[in-house]
Amino acid sequence: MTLAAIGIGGNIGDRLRNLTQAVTLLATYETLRIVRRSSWYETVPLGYTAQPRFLNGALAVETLLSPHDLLATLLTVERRSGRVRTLPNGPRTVDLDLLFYGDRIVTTPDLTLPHPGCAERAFVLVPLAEILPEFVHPVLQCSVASLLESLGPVDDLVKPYTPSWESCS
Ligand code: PH2
Ligand code: MG
Ligand code: MG
Repeated sequence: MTLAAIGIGGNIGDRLRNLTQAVTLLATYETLRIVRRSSWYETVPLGYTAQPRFLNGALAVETLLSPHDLLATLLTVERRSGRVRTLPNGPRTVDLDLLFYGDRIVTTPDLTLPHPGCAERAFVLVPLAEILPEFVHPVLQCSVASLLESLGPVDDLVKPYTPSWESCS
């Protein structure tokens, strides 16, 4: 079994519903087990900034799938959750990123592990530090908690999300 970390985010439509449905769908796969899930955070868009705020979270899964097969599963769940790919870094219903797969380092055209940029992104590190603070970045050899600490204050970028009445139906 390998412990893998997954980042999840989305900024289109009913974000909470879309992301919750994606997690529920992922949980139906018998090839993996979700062992931890973070709470949700509302985050300022990074990169292309003229888009709505994201909800972001993180999951820890245990799996016997290879990194590529786990990635394929994540892409299938994205597709089954209604994701349509438009602009790179643009708005999305559900984005599932493979952040870490144990301590594996992978550099292939379709998969890079650890996920590029995960060590600098508050919207990745805040939820990840909630569930796997001691996890060590296999290239930088720093824990998730220490990577987050080195970002300095992130409260303006990442806020705990409290659902409003709008998301009730
Ligand atoms: N994902 C991106 C680009 N920018 N910004 C935030 N706040 N959250 C994201 O999940 C995100 C982003 C590309 O996947
Ligand atoms: Mg992403
Ligand atoms: Mg992605």
